[in-house]
Amino acid sequence: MLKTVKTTAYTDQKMGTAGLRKKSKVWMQPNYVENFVQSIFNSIGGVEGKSFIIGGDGRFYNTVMIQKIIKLAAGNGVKKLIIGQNGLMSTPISSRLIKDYQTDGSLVLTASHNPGGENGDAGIKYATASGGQAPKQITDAIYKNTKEITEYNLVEGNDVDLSKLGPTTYGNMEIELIDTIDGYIAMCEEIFDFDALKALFKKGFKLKFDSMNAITGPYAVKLFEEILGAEKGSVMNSTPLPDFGGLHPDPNLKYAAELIKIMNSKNAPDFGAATDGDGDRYMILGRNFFVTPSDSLAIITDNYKFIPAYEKGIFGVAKSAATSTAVARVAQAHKIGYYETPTGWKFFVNLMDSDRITFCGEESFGAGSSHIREKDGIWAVLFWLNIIAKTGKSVEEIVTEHWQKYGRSYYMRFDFEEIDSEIANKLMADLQTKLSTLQGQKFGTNEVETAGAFVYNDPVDGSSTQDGFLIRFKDGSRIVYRLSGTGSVGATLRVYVEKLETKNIKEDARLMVDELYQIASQVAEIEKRTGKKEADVTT
Ligand code: VG1
Ligand code: CO
Repeated sequence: MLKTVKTTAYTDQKMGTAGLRKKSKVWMQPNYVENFVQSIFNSIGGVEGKSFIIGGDGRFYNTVMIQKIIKLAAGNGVKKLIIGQNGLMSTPISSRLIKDYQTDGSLVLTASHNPGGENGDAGIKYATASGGQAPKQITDAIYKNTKEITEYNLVEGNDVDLSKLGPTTYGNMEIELIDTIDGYIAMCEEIFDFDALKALFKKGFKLKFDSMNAITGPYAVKLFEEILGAEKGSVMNSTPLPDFGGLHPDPNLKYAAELIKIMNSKNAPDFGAATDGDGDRYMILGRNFFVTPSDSLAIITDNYKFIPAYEKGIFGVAKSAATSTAVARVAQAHKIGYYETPTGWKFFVNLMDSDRITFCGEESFGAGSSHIREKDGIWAVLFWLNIIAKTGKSVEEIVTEHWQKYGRSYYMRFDFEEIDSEIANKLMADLQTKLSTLQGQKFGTNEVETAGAFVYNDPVDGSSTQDGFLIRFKDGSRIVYRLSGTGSVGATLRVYVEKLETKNIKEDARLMVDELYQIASQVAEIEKRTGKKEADVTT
């Protein structure tokens, strides 16, 4: 039964860096999901006759949201939905499926690396036919619609059984429930040298892969243990759970504590890795050794020749401004294109579509290539394993040799979380004023070369975006400040510091960046304004 339902608009449905992310309880308010999804449909010229990919990372409220989306899609004349079995689907595979099925986009139900459960977060990432998340022009239009919406359309009916593979219908709408694991693995096999990887594990190479009770578990068990021959049990926390088993599914030094402990123990495996809630982030570890995501992007780019899909050459590489400049030096050495973008994967999409770049990455544990239009955690892990299989070197050797060749960008990020939004906005506004006076100023022996807003002019569509502030020093050091666009409570201030060193490449990172960090804190008056002596998370 087709029905039009009257509704009242919410005013807080503004998408951030990657979709709309809120507390689960916010999503559970009456009409909250309906309003948002109907607003997406309204803002893209309606969805009559269109098709979409639907799935999520398995967190609390995912399947409820999927049933609502099915009803809304049918009510708006959608022709077909392709849905992951049991509602499960990683963000990277959703991007691929948009292309494979030539759909008009996807809705992926995830709050990414944020915790899940009734008291955790939920979210929706909306991607277009490009395979990448909607650009700002579209998210702005959606936000406007969410503030004006008065009604939505749905077809009432029984919930769809999400466990049953194959075609079905809901009203006049077609639905296909698919298993996304084999398709994802087939994609990886087109890119990497699976024979070399099998040979590596056959020689006894030991891997520990932490799925953090999130989406990559079933993909990783099949790929690493069943197909590539890693020992049984190599994948830990491999069952996606609605609350991630209480874990914060963010693959970093703080939240992947169990894996870190294993990798630092006496009988540590050769290689450790973890991925986040929706499978787009990753972390790489060697024995008692952590690889920063900025270094990882540089090393991936430097070693493209070892990977069958890229051995003939790559177009170029891009990184977010907050990411260290390690990859810039690699791009220069290889004489390939190099771009610096605002934070968020959507800015890489135009660069990939126009063959300007093949690889891209962010300091926030994201890397990927033009095989899809999202970051891809398992892809990055396979890339590293492939380098190891071809070179026979350990993670530590690969990274140390890289530093010897290119110098080392000591790099750290400091997050100050749950700051009152007004305080955070004032801090940023005053900081901007202060930065305009900083040029030429000396801090110890360090002199400021430039300071101000980071502005990106998209070479493809001509759009201009400002994202945070950047201070550059004469010696190449950098400080970046920005407010997070993914938090669900208050504001998060991120401070990123980088210092290039060509001689002392084996020092402690925290010590090496300390002076810069002190400058960054003083300039922004962080303690005075936020009352925080220390960052809440340091990576
Ligand atoms: C953060 C990261 C950013 C990343 C985004 C989405 O955004 O800094 O690099 O692209 O999360 O990641 P912000 O605005 O909070 O700094 V995911 O794994 O949520 O898709
Ligand atoms: Co994610």
